[in-house]
Order: sequence, then structure tokens, then C-alpha cells
Amino acid sequence: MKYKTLLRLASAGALLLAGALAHADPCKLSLESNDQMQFSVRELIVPTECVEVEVTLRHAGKLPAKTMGHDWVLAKDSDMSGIITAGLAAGASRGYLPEHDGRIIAATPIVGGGESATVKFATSLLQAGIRYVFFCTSPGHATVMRGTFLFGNSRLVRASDPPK
Ligand SMILES: [Cu+2]
Repeated sequence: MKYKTLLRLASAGALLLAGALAHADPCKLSLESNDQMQFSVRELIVPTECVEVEVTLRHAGKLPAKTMGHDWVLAKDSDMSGIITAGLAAGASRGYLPEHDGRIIAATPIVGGGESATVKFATSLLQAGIRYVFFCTSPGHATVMRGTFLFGNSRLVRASDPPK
């Protein structure tokens, strides 16, 4: 009796897993931010097969954009501090993002608690093997709200696999 129940549970679990995998599109990424000034991931990886990437940033917190707003900005490592400085100069009314700044590869608008925003961009803007960074341009946030964005870096993907 007990054994049978266990079997049924196991097959239900397998079905759920298969469903999740079938829906997972490696070209569509999502991450969360919160009231503690954090992103939910430190690294995002996109396979080189993706022609277009879609990134969705969700704010899982409760604080409004005015006090704890977050955005998701993608750029080259070497451009990050320049973009943040220009974003500060642009100010809150422009969402702490400089307008028409060629250094910005992709950016979402700023979101507050309970909101989300999505940005789509072509991977033709990216070079394989270059280390990109993503970060938040709200004042002071990028010191903690930042991570690495990799476009098809299989060597690094393998390095994170469990050792055999
Ligand atoms: Cu932020």
C-alpha cells in the first residue's frame, strides 16, 4: 500500500519536471529584486544559439520605486561606472539612465514593489567570450546589485558543474 502511493508520487513528480523543462526557453531569462537591494542571481548565461534575448526583472518587494526602485542594465564591464555616473546626472525623472547612451546594451525601466519589466535585445550586440555585467542604476545600488552576464561561455558553464 505504502509502496504504491510512493510510486504514484514519484511519477507525478517526473511529469511536473518534464513540464517545467519543456517550457524552459534558454533565451528567456528572469530574475527578481527585493526590498533588501538584492538581485536573486549573480550570473546569467545565454547560449550562442539565441538570436534574441528576453530578460524580465521582477520586484518581489513592497517598497515603491521612489524609495527602492530597481532596473536591470547590461553593459561591458569597463562601461559600468561611466553609465552609473551618467545615470546619476540624468536623475530620478529619467530613471537614473542616460538617454541614447551607446554603452548601454539593454536596460529595463525602474520597477517598484510588485512590478516587473521586460527588455528584449538582439545577441548581435554581444560578442562571445566577453564578460558583461548587469547592474542596477538606482543611486548606490550597483555596489551590491550587480552580476555577470555570459554569452555562450561553455568553459565557465562546465566549471560550475559538480566534480565527477
Ligand atoms: Cu536597485
